[in-house]
Amino acid sequence: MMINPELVSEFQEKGFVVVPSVFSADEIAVYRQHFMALHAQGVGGFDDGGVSEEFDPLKKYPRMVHPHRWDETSLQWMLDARLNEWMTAMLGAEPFAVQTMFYFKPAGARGQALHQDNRYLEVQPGTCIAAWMAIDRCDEENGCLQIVPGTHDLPSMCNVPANTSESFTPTTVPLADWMQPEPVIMEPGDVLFFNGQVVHGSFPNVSKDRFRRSIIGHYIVAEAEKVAKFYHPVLRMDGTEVELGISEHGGPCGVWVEREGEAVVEIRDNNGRV
Ligand SMILES: O=C(O)CCC(=O)C(=O)O
Repeated sequence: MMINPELVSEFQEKGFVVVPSVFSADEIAVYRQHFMALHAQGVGGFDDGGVSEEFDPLKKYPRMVHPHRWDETSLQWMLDARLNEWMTAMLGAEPFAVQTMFYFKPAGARGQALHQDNRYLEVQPGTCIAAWMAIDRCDEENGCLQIVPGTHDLPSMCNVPANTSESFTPTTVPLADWMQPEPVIMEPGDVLFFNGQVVHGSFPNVSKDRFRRSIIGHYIVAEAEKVAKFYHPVLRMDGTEVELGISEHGGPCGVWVEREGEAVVEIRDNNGRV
């Protein structure tokens, strides 16, 4: 596989980049069938985020969390040499692998409010990186991923309540006036890489009958010494385990304040103090 240095530079400048056709149409067809079969068999690892209403499409198709811990196909995808090569080129060193997820996002499903992944992974030092692979074409109609350009260097921001009629997760990240989410249109087999500070999320799937399926891997930078407990065990890209420390949730976070007419970030501790 050829690594395109322009795409690597784009990731390094903007904190995110879409790499087209990392996986072939035939491979994607296999993943699509595999995860639909797991769902049909009711095989575990689902997380419905506390969805209680029977009519909610996410009740029937909740996301799968950490399938690599029990499903060989998911494990092999997470450790795939192509993902490793791209991330190693972007980060300058091989990452460690910590999470997989599969989103079905059927027609009518809510999205996931804007957030930063490292607020959850709590990687120290450094941050995490996501590999988000489209299984279906993803566009605004079926609730593609939305990225907020210009956020890749933000510290972890303090979360505020989200609109849960549009999001199955309850919190979101406040944005400065000039920051706007932008849709990431992707074809099956394309992979979006983004760092753990980039603010991202998705809006509802407003199509009549289209899924918006995706496999997501979360990785952490090689210099990381700690990551939150939920993401252990931590794996090297050859699948062997590496011992890292456990970081605590709920450390200091940023809030927007106005200084001389400009929005700037101020860091608050757990008690809301500067
Ligand atoms: O796929 C989505 O709609 C959201 C996924 C996401 O935000 C994540 O993987 O962190």
